[in-house]
Amino acid sequence: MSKLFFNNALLPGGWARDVLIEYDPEGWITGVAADAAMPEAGSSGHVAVPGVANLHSHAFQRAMAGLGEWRGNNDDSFWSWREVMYRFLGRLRPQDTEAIAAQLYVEMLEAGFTAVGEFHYVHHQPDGQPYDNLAEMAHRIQAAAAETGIGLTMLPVFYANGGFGGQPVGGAQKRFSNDVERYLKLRQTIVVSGRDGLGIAPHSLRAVTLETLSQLTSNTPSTPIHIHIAEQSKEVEDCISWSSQRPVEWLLEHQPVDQNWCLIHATHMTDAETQAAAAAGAIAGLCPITEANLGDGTFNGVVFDKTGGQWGVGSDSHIRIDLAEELRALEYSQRLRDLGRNRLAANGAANGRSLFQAAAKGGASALQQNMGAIEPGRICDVVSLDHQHPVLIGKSGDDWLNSWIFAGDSRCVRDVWVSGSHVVADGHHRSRSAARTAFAKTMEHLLD
Ligand code: NGQ
Ligand code: ZN
Repeated sequence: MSKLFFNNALLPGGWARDVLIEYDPEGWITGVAADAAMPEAGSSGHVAVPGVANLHSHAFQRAMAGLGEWRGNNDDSFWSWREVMYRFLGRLRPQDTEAIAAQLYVEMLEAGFTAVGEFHYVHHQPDGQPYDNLAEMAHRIQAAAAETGIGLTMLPVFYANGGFGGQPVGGAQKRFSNDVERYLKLRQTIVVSGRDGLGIAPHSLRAVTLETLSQLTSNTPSTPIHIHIAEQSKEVEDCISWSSQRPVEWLLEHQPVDQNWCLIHATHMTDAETQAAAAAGAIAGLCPITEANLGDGTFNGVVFDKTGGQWGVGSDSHIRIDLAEELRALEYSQRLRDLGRNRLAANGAANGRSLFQAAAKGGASALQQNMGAIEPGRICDVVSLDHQHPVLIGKSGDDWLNSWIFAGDSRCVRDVWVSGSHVVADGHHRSRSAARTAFAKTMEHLLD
């Protein structure tokens, strides 16, 4: 049995002092005691909070962060950004996927994310031919997760159409495309163990038909089902032209949406759709920094929250990797729309703590990983904050979370344990420099 001791820790019942956490060799918490005696090894940290899941990632996009910030000749939009992204991935090889993912996962861990939902869709060679190993690219993602120690829920993507109503895929999308049979074969080739998970990810309503979507969701019950939905206004308009319904409205009517479902973005929802999605138990997978960067729009967060909707955060395009900033961007989107403050907290509650706990709980549910709280029976994913960082110094309790999230960033994260394993010490991941060396080689190739 291994032990960690913290002078303060956020437990499900609130802040506690002198907390001793015991965990087994597989990294599962077996006991948590407050007001405990410090073990001989001493304290592992001053302020401990649970690790948070990053529920939505396209790892390869980390390598193009910052490269889409040139204005073109026409109005720039999500769709012109997507063209840049498609061109960028033309040179992406399996070893690049692994190197980028490893660099990205190091950054996520250093930010306090202890697991990732990898929404993985670049399956094939640039001409659309599968690799000899159908799951070559997925295996590279798994290798990167193993190297860095991050928890992984693989979400292999089904992407068979290039637009609503079964349009064919074109160009770069050939790398993503499978029929249902080959998709299920690819998925079977992804073997997961321990805490890790495996879900399914119909890419979007643009990329499937009702028939293929139903085949997938009926073939794989009780696994996470992640789908991009209602991210862009044009997508909503195209969906209405095709079906006379809005995307979320259509999905709720045509699929058995429940707590297994994670609706990525779900930006453009009417109040009725928002309430119906929350009532169905669907988790909203928000990517606030990406949604701002791509000009997606503002999530109907206050209505969703008031209806009891669960949500978590992901970093999607990876334009920035910072947990505090994701939560802050979400809250600020609501403030800017409502011209008010502290939108996603109950009366009298600390806004930073409310955001943090919602994301910890919703992220764990979306990945179906038993994390997100420090209590027996859960995975021992713990983040300890640097209480001597200038924005945290002199503070206590919920003001640590409020200050980290609204005034701080990843530099407030000091140590991170994943499944009890100490992967970040004093702000540095143990394979930070190895990951960076491999990443530099990949960038040389990609930007050559
Ligand atoms: C993606 N990104 O899967 O990477 C998409 C672009 C598409 C976002 N939706 C590709 N943010 O939508 O077809
Ligand atoms: Zn995405």
